[in-house]
Amino acid sequence: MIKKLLVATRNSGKVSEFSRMLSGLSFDVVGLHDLGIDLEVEETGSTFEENAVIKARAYAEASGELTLADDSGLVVDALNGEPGVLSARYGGEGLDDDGRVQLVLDKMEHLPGWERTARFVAVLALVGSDVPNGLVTSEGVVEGAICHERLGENGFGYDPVFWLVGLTKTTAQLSGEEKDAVSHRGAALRGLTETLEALV
Ligand code: ITT
Repeated sequence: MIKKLLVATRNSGKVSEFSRMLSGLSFDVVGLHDLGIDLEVEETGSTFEENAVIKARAYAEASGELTLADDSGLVVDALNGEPGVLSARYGGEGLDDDGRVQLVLDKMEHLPGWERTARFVAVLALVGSDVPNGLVTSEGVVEGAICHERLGENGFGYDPVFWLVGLTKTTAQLSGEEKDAVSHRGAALRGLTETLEALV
């Protein structure tokens, strides 16, 4: 029987990235919706790692399945690390992805290029009874800068303003596969490949 892997996220952008990246492994990848889990988990941690572990443990307990959770976000140097762990909620509940992007652009409006450095960070937590010590985490980072205007239609969240200096494109101008090859989430998942392969 193929082993189930629950990708425990409500973010549809993350769901498509994980489905694509995990397609090479022999798991039956399922989402929260597939298992009928509507549990809301409060992200009370102050670091990406704490929140990834909180989510993975809670959804593993609720599902009884091998569970992968992601906590990620945008860290902007000129904003003292904001939006950081608050990336999904930056500016309050009333804003959508586009509103949060606008808030970042407004706060950085007068900053020159060299003061616009930023990074995307993702921490993945894998929880399950047959995972070594019950829990393995992996972090991935991609360095970039916040551009002055939105460029590109792909991806989600802050992708339209996250400029990859080496590629001279935003992450929203990359195809899915191109983003996976350079992204924080791709790097974090590659860090778990050996652990995942040992489980199938
Ligand atoms: P789950 O907790 O259900 O996984 P979430 O969107 O609330 O979904 P996070 O708390 O980890 O997840 O917040 C991550 C936010 O960081 C996300 O909503 C985006 O705004 C931003 N973000 C993370 N990775 C990103 C990426 O690859 N591209 C653009 N924005 C990203």
